Amino acid sequence: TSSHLIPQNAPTLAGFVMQNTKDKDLVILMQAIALCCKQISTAVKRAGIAKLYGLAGEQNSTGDDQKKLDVMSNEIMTNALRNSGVCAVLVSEEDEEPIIVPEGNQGKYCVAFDPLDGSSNIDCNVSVGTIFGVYEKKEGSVGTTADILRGGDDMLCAGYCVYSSAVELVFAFKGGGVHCFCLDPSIGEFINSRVMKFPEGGGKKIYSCNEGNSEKWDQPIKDCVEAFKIGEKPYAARYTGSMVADIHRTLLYGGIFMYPADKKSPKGKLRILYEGFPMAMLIEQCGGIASTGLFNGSFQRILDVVPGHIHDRCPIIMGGERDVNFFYSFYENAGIEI
Ligand code: P6P
Repeated sequence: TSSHLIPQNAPTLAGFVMQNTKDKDLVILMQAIALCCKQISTAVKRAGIAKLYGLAGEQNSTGDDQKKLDVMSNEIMTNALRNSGVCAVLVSEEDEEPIIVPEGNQGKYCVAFDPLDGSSNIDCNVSVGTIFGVYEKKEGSVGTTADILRGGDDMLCAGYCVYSSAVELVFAFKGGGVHCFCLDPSIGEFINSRVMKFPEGGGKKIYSCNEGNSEKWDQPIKDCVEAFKIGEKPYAARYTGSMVADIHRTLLYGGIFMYPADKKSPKGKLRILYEGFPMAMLIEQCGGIASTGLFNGSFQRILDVVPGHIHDRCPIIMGGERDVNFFYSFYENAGIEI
């Protein structure tokens, strides 16, 4: 039926990347990533039936217990990207060391990714996702971590795929806006469905953070979160523990997502290269603000951070201007020189 024909004005992901960049290697890369997302989506949907719940009995680079799906998703992505012929350096949340693609099969792209972010939610069927950020290796480089340990503004493009009632791949080029591609499972293609932009005026009043950590936050953060709860129309609290699901909702509905620094974790929990940077690019391209919060007396932009190690962390305060500026005001009120 006509619904299976790809609408003329809604290109596939490959068509969109080609139309906007004429970069065939980037088309190949995004096709490889899209294929991984389709495979991971299928595995996630089958987890219950195929007994893919539960632990794999190993731990990942950050000491998290690896789930069977974590291991499977990581193998899907590292194999596909290594064999794509367009990648030089791969950094995965699941691997302590980076993967340097052998010269004969190398290409120009360096990809940092979290193959299955939020996987602690798998066994209870809460949405999870894949996050990726793409750099072009430096001229003449044979492919080393120096090609990927760079400021976030060097990132060429970034995105995530959310595995939920719909499978949606959200993608942004630096300076090119944020575009959503919905998987049509009947033809196995990601079809351009919408441009994403923060709702005018900030959208729904939603705050998203793990308040279980609030005792360890600094006072202005505590005061800000308390302020969300008061007044005629207080903010709604929404937190799934799955960054992709929480950011997808924030981009579509509005609000603020926070994983701040705290006394126990001065750099917060989330990782720069495959959580902070990709989401910061998307939030900024949707017209929002992505900050690590107060750093050396001023508010630091996440994309200005330069990671020293591939698994470095950074605090995260990101969302629409209305809510992030409200958050900032609690530092000004605390007399902290901004
Ligand atoms: P907490 C999932 O483990 C994750 O990396 C992100 O997806 C999520 O936002 C965060 O950690 C949840 O952490 O400490 O609230 O369970």
